[in-house]
Amino acid sequence: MLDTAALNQLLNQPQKIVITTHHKPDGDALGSSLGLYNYLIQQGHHAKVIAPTDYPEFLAWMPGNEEVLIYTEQTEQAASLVAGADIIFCLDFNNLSRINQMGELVRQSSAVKVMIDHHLEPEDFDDYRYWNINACATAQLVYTFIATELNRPDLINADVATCLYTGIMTDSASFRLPNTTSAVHRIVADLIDAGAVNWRIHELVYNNSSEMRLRFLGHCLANKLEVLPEYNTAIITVTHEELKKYEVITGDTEGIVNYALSITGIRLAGFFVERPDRVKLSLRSKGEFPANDICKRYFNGGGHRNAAGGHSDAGLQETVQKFKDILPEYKTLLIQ
Ligand SMILES: [Mn+2]
Repeated sequence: MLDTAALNQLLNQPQKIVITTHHKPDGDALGSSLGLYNYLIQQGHHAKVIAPTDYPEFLAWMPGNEEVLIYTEQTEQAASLVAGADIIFCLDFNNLSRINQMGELVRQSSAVKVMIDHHLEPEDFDDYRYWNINACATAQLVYTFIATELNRPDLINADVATCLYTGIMTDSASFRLPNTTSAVHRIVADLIDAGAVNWRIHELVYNNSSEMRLRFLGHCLANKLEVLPEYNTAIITVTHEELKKYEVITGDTEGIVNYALSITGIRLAGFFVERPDRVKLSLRSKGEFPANDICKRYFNGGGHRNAAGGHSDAGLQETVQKFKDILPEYKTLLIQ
């Protein structure tokens, strides 16, 4: 393990740096990565963000976005950057399986590996770790990493601030999850002072849907929502046919599960979607209910207590039935 002084020393010279984040990047994955990118390029580093897969249009506007490489589309170039990197920053994930085929490349690389993350149970592959599960977003950790650990708050310019604001805003569900502490609000205030235009970022992320996405959302709510009052649980189930009918693209299903959770009294919400290769599920919960426990024990996944995901190789109906069958086990937690 490297200490902060040694990492700082390393960063005092221009380095070849790769920044990567989990597959299907969300606002925090991309915001923290591009925030760090916009910081590093000010110091003369040769930095590149590599996303393992594509990401939604409503995230494809942050400063530096045009420089992001997508591994599945620019595989050779991305692989050679990983192989030649001096330092690899791993942001918003802590297990190499989260970056798909890139995982083995990163593992085999001789670069110094820096993990900045807020998920549970990190895998041991890194040389430097800046990890805190109490952080509401990795973007919050990137802020304190730059401002406090590296002591360069002066380099948090408008580009850095815009990206980090986006990460904190999206991962905290617009500043309303329990880990959005007063310290987070102070950081967010600093980011606005540094040039993040908060109202514009909200517009770009949340008021940026296609007509089809809204019609798909309407279909989910009107026809696909199932409420299980005896377990304070609500689920939405979507078939592959429906994805095709509504021309659903990356990002269109994002956040739909939260509508199910918004019903009064509901403590657990699930979104089940039939993808070509497997069924994916997203769970959201309120309060102490451990959504990640269900994903980890039964659906090959994991995540945070209130936001977790997993997958199943069984069919859609079978997966939903399995989910319903395990609810009795959690009944006391769900109806308290
Ligand atoms: Mn995150």
